[in-house]
Amino acid sequence: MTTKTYRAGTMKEALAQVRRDLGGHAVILNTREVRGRRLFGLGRREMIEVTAARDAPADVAIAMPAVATLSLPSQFGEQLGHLHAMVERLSRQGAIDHLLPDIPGELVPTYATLLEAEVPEILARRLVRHVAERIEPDEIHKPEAVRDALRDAVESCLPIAPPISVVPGTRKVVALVGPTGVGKTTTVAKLAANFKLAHGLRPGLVTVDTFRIAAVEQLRTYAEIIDLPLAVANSPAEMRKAIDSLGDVDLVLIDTAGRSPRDEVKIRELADFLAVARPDEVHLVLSATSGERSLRSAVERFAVVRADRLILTKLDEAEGLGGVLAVIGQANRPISYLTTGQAVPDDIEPADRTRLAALILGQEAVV
Ligand SMILES: Nc1nc2c(ncn2[C@@H]2O[C@H](COP(=O)(O)OP(=O)(O)OP(=O)(O)O)[C@@H](O)[C@H]2O)c(=O)[nH]1
Ligand SMILES: [Mg+2]
Repeated sequence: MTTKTYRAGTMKEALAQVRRDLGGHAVILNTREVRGRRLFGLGRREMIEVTAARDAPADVAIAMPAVATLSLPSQFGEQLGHLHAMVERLSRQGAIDHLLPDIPGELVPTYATLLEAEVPEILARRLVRHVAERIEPDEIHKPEAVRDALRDAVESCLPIAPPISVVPGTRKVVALVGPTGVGKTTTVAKLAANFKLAHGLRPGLVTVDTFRIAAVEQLRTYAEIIDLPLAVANSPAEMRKAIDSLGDVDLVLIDTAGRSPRDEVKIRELADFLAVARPDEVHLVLSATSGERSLRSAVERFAVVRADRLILTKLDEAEGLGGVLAVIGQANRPISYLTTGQAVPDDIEPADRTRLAALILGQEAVV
């Protein structure tokens, strides 16, 4: 009996090789997963190794043609049906993606780039598959084409909101909420300064952050420098009066106290303030330097204040934005602004899909 070994990316391909080489009566003696070297030694890939023989030894039970006619007791058939449905469901949910050897060799370096940017493995595989499906076969060897296709794939995960639009003479109310220290107050100051200086509008500020002694002073300092009215609301009951006290403004920007996503009571309190303010938009401010789990929990916990947009801050400080990408992709809320430094009013820009994708992929620098 001659035995031979075949390797391929999938079981189907390996069996096709066996059939081609040994014909339909080949016998499969063994199959196993092995790790194969890839292009330029970059990365490794699971491969299927099949050992097959031309003549069946007496004790080999299942030869290839026999598989098709193998009849199972009916209860096994039913259980197999359930198992099949379960695998399909898990596959649809992406839960077994990591088991699939589904990345073309040419795109392994792309996959490695994503992992380096701290994109979670399952998402990285999905993005690479997206690239593999869209790119023309003769383009897959061209780094430029792969790079552009990858950016397109990342862009498709990034919902973008238009910048705040203000109609002179009508009053728009916008609140910024978020975890502690992410840059809410600084971002309020940047927005206010830009609307006043660049667009000639009349913004006013409200703060509900009376919990820290320095918090009101921080915003008051900005209000004085930019020359804007400022009102303080100490309780939800004072909120309406505070907004009205600003007089004839086009845009009311509400700065709120940083809340730990774990502190549900404080987040509810914030919701009470906003219920009175009835803002037109609530932007959840997230720092790009935060880890994926913290970001995810902030998105979940601040849902009670009806945050409908995201502002991404500290892009200048962040390394490895893959976690941010994963969270944004699932948060179901578009991104309105990006901030890129401490300077008021300069370090803010309306979110741009191509720019953000390039930043995430390290294809572009912040400044
Ligand atoms: N590098 C960098 N620093 C920023 C950015 N935005 C804000 N900061 C800094 O982050 C720190 C905290 O900013 P704040 O605006 O006080 O943050 P906050 O969310 O209002 O904080 P709390 O009110 O305490 O919850 C300050 O030192 C800011 O200068 C940014 O885009 N990049
Ligand atoms: Mg603040």
